[in-house]
Amino acid sequence: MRIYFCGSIRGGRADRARYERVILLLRRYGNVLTEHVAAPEVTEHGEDAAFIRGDKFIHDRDLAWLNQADVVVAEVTQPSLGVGYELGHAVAMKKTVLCLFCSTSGRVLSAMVRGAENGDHFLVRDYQEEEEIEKILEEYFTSHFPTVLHHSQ
Ligand code: 6IA
Repeated sequence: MRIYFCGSIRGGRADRARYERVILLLRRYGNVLTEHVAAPEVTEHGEDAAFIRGDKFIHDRDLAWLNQADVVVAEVTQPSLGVGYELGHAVAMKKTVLCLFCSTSGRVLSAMVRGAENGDHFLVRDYQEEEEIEKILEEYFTSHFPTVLHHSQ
């Protein structure tokens, strides 16, 4: 199971620790292709890495990984152009997508993400506390990918 996780980088790193937690949970269900999204050394400025590798390299590599993914999980509380772009591509690629949104954040999720919800391949799950994410993921993977081995069991 290849999991593509999306989270804000240049959109702002306020939720980085939360991404780390989600990625840890996602590892129960498969191989997370994009663990760098939670890396503390990746900052919203991050010109160093961009300078070495180049934005085109990052873009092309990420789209190749997205194409290989079996499922896309996005933490969408912190608005990010990159995450929105990835979600648009994921829909065009007919990927199975789960978005996680913290409803107590004081933010209102973009209509282009909330409105993409179709009750099947594209789901948005709201949570109030980070502790709820574990259960949301468990229910999601059990219902959408019943054959996936849970490493935690
Ligand atoms: O617009 P954003 O930067 O917030 O977009 C974040 C999303 O785009 C994430 O879900 C990533 O998958 C992808 N992304 C954006 N920047 C990078 C990146 N940069 N490396 C890998 N994926 C990225 C390397 C560090 C950079 C700050 C120089």
